[in-house]
Parts: sequence; C-alpha cells; structure tokens
Amino acid sequence: MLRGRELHPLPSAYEADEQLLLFPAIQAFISTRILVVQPIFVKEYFNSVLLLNMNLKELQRKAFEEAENIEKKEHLESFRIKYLGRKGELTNILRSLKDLPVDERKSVGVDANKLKIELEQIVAFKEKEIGSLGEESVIDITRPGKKVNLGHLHPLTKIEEEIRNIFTSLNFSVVEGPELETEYFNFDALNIPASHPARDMWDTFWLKEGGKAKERRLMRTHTSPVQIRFMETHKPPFQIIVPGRVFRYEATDASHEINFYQLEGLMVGQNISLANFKFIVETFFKKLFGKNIEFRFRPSYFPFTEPSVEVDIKFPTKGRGDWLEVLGAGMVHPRVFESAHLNPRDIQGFAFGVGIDRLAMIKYKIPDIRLFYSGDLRFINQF
Ligand code: FA5
Repeated sequence: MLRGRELHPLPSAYEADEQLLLFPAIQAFISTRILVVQPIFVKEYFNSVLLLNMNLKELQRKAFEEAENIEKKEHLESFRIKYLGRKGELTNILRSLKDLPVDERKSVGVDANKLKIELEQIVAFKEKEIGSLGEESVIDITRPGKKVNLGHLHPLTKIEEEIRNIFTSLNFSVVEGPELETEYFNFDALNIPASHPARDMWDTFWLKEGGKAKERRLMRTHTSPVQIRFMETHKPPFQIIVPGRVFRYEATDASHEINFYQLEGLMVGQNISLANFKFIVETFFKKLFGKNIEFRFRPSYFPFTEPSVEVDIKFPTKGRGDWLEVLGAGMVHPRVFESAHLNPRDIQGFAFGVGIDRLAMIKYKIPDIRLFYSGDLRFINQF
C-alpha cells in the first residue's frame, strides 16, 4: 500500500512545536499524513490531534504577521493562495479533518473553520484597503462637478396643496377615499340606480372580474362616493374636502382627460343652505385666483343633489374670454342621506365636486389639459 510507506514514528509534541517553528511549510504535509496512520498507532493519533492544534496556532500567528505587511494586490493574491487556495496550508488542514474521529474532528474543526473565516475577512479587508489606494478611486479634485438636477412638485400637486390650505383655513377637514370603488358607492348609494339614465353620464372603466365576484368594481368616476363612506361613519355636523384621482372612459380634448383630479366638498348640519355654499365657493375662488376672478352659477342636474348647480369661470384664451365649467354642486339629496343611514329630516347640507385640472388651467393659463400628463419637461420645468 502506498500509505504504508508513509508510516513513521511521530515526533513528540515539544519536538513537533520546534519543527513547526523551523519548518512551517512542511508542517501541513506532515499533519495530513499523520492522520492516515491513526487507526493503527494510538499514541501517534493523540500526537496528531495535538499537532493539528499547534499547526493551527502557528498558522494563525504566521498569517496575521504576513497580513500586516501586505501592500499590493499581488501580495494579497499570493497570501490568499498560500493559506486559502486549493492546496493552501489551511485548506490542507481542513481537508485532513475528515480522517479524525468525530469528537476530535469537532474540536479541531471549530478552530480551523474559525481561522478560515478570520483569514477570509483579512483578505476582504485588505482588498478594500488596497482598492481605496488604487488609481481608480483616487479623487480628482480638478474634475468639473456633476450638476444635480433638483426636482419640484408637479403643477397639479402644487395647486392641490394650495386648495387644501384654503379649505383647512375655512375649517374643513381633509378626507381620502379609494380609487378602486364598488358599483354601490360610485352609483347606487348616490341615487343613481342601474336603470337610471344618469348612469350614462359617465363612461366607466369596469374591472373584469370572475363570476364569483359579489359586486362589480370600477375605477371611481368621481370623488362623490366618499360622501357616503364618510357619512356612514360620522355624525353631523361636519365639513370635509376630498381631493383625489378619478377616471372616465371618454374621448380626450383640450379640457377632458381620461384620468384627472377632483376635489369633493361636503358640509352638513342642521341649517346649511345653498347660501353657505355660495359664500364658501366665492371665498375659495377669490383666495385661489384673486379678487377679480369672474364666475357664474348655472342651474344643472345631478341625481345626488336637489337643487343642482354648475359653476363656470371666465378663462382668458387667446385674447378673448371663454367660460370654462369647473364645478358641479347642489343640496345633498335626501336619498343620499338615507343611503348613509342619516335622517334627512334632521339635517341638510351642500356638496360640490370641482375639477382640479381645470382650476390649474385657469390659474397657470394652460390652454390644453393634456399638457399636464405629457411628461414634457419643457412644460413641467416652467413651474
Ligand atoms: C361630477 O363629477 C359630480 N360628482 C360633481 C358633484 C359633486 C355634483 C357633488 C354635485 C355634488 P361632473 O361630471 O360635472 O360632476 O364633474 C365635475 C367637474 O370635474 C367638472 O366641472 C370639471 O371641472 C371636471 N371634469 C369632468 N370631466 C372631466 C374630464 N374628462 N377631464 C377633466 N376634468 C373633468
């Protein structure tokens, strides 16, 4: 047997230590061979465990000392190969562990693996250290700087913030609701039953749902469903605004988008009247556009308000004044209160829904609503 030739008396622990100091390179070689003979020579076996432990200690001392002096990439690579490479000194010891009985394998193995992690950490640390001294990471202070482009708020976000501030200064609270709505909140609870012709007023993005769905869902066509959601859980009196995104499946033009922003208003109490609405809306317009803003009220129809009105603002386009519809409103319909489990005999109130995009068009003199969603920086950077 080839292994038979490798059997030889082992040096004592002391001698071995001496040898280690003198001939460290030979040590791993000896230790791996020793393990082969352990089933035969018990004494040699104990010596082999001792030797392995001493080997590890010496290897650690030596490696740490060498690591101190590593300054170049090439040195680091030789260091890595010497200890951790396929035939490296520590790798040899680790490989030889399998020949030890389980108990000893455990004790020596823990130390050997600990040392392996330590050496790997040293290599990683040195790699970084050398890299940060390398050419590629030297900071050239003469290089021209890179301009950092600062972003800013979108005009629609800006105006929404301004509107929120105006209404909170008038003691309104800000409430939000879901963009994905149920048919009930968007239509039925607002007195727009399936058969009602008013349902045709909004072309809707419906969700495709499997047959198991309890209720049809849609992308809300207006912010009015939040009226119901809020009134179901709050007792009057209250005054709220509800800013949010809405969706309509309709043709776009200069004043119509398929997704745009609305702001719902709702004020409910014992004696709230259309006169209160007129005061609030007038104050709001004057704060947003200045005292000289021109607007008008027109009678209108919504199934969820009675009576209903619409409001237009004079919009200066190309030198001539045009009226632009910005808002629908009215006194909350008794059926809407009933949907929210409130008694219409005890309370009354007004509601309105204003188009935020249209207000922004007027404030910033934007002739086409589609510019807000174009993503064109030449447009956006003007704000
Ligand atoms: C409604 O959406 C009602 N929910 C408003 C309402 C609330 C009435 C509470 C009564 C009580 P209308 O469809 O008219 O109403 O839309 C209201 C405003 O949203 C319009 O005046 C307009 O400013 C804006 N708007 C409507 N459709 C579009 C669109 N396609 N693109 C941009 N803005 C739109």
